[in-house]
Amino acid sequence: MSEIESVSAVEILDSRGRPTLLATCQLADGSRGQASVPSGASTGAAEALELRDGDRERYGGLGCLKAVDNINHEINLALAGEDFSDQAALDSALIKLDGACKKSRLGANAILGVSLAFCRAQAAQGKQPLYAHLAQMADAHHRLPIPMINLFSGGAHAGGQVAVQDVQLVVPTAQSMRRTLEVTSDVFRAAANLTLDRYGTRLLTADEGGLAPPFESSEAMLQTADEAIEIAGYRPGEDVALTVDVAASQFYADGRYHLDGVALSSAQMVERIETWAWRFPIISVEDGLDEADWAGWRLLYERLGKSQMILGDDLLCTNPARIERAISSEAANSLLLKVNQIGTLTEALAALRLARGAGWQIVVSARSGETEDDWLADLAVGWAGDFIKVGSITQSERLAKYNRLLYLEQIEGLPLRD
Ligand code: 2PG
Ligand code: MG
Repeated sequence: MSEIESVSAVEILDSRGRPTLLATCQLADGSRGQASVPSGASTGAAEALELRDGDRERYGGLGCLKAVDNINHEINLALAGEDFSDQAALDSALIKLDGACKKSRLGANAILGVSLAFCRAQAAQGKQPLYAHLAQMADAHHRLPIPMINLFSGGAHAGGQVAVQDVQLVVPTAQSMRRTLEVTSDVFRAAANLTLDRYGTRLLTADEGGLAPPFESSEAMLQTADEAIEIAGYRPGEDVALTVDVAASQFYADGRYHLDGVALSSAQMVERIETWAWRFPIISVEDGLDEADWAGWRLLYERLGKSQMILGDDLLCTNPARIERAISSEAANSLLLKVNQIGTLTEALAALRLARGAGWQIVVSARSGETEDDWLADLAVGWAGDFIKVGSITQSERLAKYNRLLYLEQIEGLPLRD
């Protein structure tokens, strides 16, 4: 049992310089946990609500003082002195207290902050590393996930110079996290030099630290990634593969996909993705279609579901009801798991279990707005995610997670997933 003495929060800044919150959970026995909450840019319509102040005088309305205040007062008042047997008990108390659809009353950012801080406090109470505590909670056999590492960005994560949001690298044959990062770094440097030659720029302006040169099209972005792999001395598809986050909801309007100057129907968009999958060493397509285009998703799954990960982010929003629909209608075969889309660890775990039960692959993902907090690495390890998606290798809020994985591999001796 874990009796809560207090919960509290302060407003801090994320990697985009926008406010978020850091929550603390103090247990009566002296154990303590802290966690900070990430934030997305290309968010799904079905996500839980991130409470922002809306006060234009501070951070353009993006302040989090209301959410902080909710933790310091209402949530603290409700939880202080209460004893919770486990994470599920705490999370259900939070959900009940909020009482609103999408956690819009207290804010999913406030609720997740407390959920995570309690998790860390319980790990401290049990004198366990966070990943081990999470593994126990999920009844999972912990292991290191394979990283999907951001190389190029467009869409909402960069200047919108091309429609597709992210092209990422996977090193399928690497035997270790260390080797994965070495290979990725080689390809990243080759890509930086290539884009410098070709576009006269190597601006690292994308939100997740990826390169964002002024590509003339999304194909050019994929093509350049393919070339960079070869220039770095690796075999595309064998040594290094690509994954793509199309983030198609971002360029879908009036029933058309507005892709780099052309307007495509849903079926044409599927054809376009098939062409990419045929031309480039892609193993996973995330959000290839709009979040409401279920027929398009089914078609994509029918065409590519045997050979590719058809990965749902905005489509699923880590929401068990949406995952259920995707399973029964054969619209996807992989889940992008982002705990702040749903708002508590317990609900995120339910989403993961549902997807696993259907034989899906799990990609544990960061958000484009992150902090130096590294709990996501432990979550991906403890819940035995197949992959982890954290962004590039050039910014500290991303490296905090990669460095934690390196630590777990080298100091704690955890193996990489095969
Ligand atoms: C995504 C994420 C992470 P955001 O779309 O998968 O890359 O972006 O946090 O902006 O939703
Ligand atoms: Mg996405």
